[in-house]
Amino acid sequence: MVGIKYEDFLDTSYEPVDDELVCRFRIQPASDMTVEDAASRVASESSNGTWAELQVDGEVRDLSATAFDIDVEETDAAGGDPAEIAVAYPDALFEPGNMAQVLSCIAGNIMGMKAVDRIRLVDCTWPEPLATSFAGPLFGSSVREEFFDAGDRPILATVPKPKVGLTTDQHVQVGYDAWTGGLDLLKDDENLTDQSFNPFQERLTESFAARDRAQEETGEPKSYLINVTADANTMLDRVDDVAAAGGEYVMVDVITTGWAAVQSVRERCERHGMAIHAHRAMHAAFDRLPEHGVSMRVLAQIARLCGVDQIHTGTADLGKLENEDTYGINEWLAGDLHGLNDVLPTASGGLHPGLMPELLDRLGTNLCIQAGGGVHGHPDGTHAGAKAFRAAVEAAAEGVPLEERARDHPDLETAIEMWGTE
Ligand code: CAP
Ligand code: MG
Repeated sequence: MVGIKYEDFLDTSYEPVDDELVCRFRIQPASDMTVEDAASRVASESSNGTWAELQVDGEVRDLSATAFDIDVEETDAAGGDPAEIAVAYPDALFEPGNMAQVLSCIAGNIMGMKAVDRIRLVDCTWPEPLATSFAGPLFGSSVREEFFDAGDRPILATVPKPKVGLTTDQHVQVGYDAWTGGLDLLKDDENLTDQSFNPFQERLTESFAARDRAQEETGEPKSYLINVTADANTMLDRVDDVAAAGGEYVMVDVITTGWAAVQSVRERCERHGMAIHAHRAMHAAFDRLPEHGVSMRVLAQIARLCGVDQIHTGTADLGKLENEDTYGINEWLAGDLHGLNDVLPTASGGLHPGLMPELLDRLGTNLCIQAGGGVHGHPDGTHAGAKAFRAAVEAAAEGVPLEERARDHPDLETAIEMWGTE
């Protein structure tokens, strides 16, 4: 028998082995703690230690995490100096393919432990055995060619506004106007699922009928990101319904519904060859305070492992919402992850045609761009707004100045007069 104490989880010169999950945390130790004390408690609580010294057989130690690589930031803030620390977790600690279990370890009790005044999970390095135990995206950014043949331009989506309250007929009409105006995707708002003013089944049937008409009229592929978010059983039924209606995608609000449910949807979508568009409402509850919670970078990593094909990652500071590190996240989503597919980033939130050159300049063209108010708020309505949005994105992708393109695109000219180019 051997005692396991908090101090046993610290080894400042530790070198992690290949199959360990390495998590980087930023911690603010409690006022009565050194950084080392707090770091070993974080490693302990997130693996197999607790506050009391435990007498157990020696082998249990193989599942202990190790805190290492402690980088103290000098500060005159109250309490101990904040620090960036790394924690290495042995592979056997985790159930393969179970994101809920992984998060209960690495972002669980430690988020509220008294040893730290603040703790943020900043980044993870996912080892091959754990990463490949997850499905990853079925398509990733290949949706741009597979579904749309979009060439060098980003794919374009719009969300009807007002967010909720449009009847099914009104909602479908908005979709039809947007598709025929040149947009690729109609997207439900996150607040719309199956309410009495716009029931899911009716919206599903009528929207795909309108989609088919729009495809025929424009000669372009069109699709619909219908929001299936609900409890897991209901979502799986809705995925089947969307497949039966001829859909290519579902939209899931991944944080509010939870990662376990996202994994179930991913499995069901594979049966139908369908993609997942991930909305991320509530992410800011985890990532907005820079010293605490879970970074958007880690949330995006989790989303990729769980298998979404597109996810909102912000607008690189254009538009109406606070964003954290859109560039870094998008770069990570495009990079190698032990052979898992990439994820197509979606830029959304306060976008309008005048911002397109700057947006593409910042984020490139391997992108989905979503504009709600920036389409439906056009003085001449949704159809004109969609035409202006498409013309602006094409001009930006071709490197043609907006003012020049606006000369033979009056809807774009009106949009620029309305919202400007900043
Ligand atoms: C955008 C939006 C999206 C947010 C999501 C909205 O509408 O539909 O949900 O952009 O944020 O409800 O605000 P507008 P993020 O185009 O009218 O702004 O992409 O940052 O997750
Ligand atoms: Mg929305």
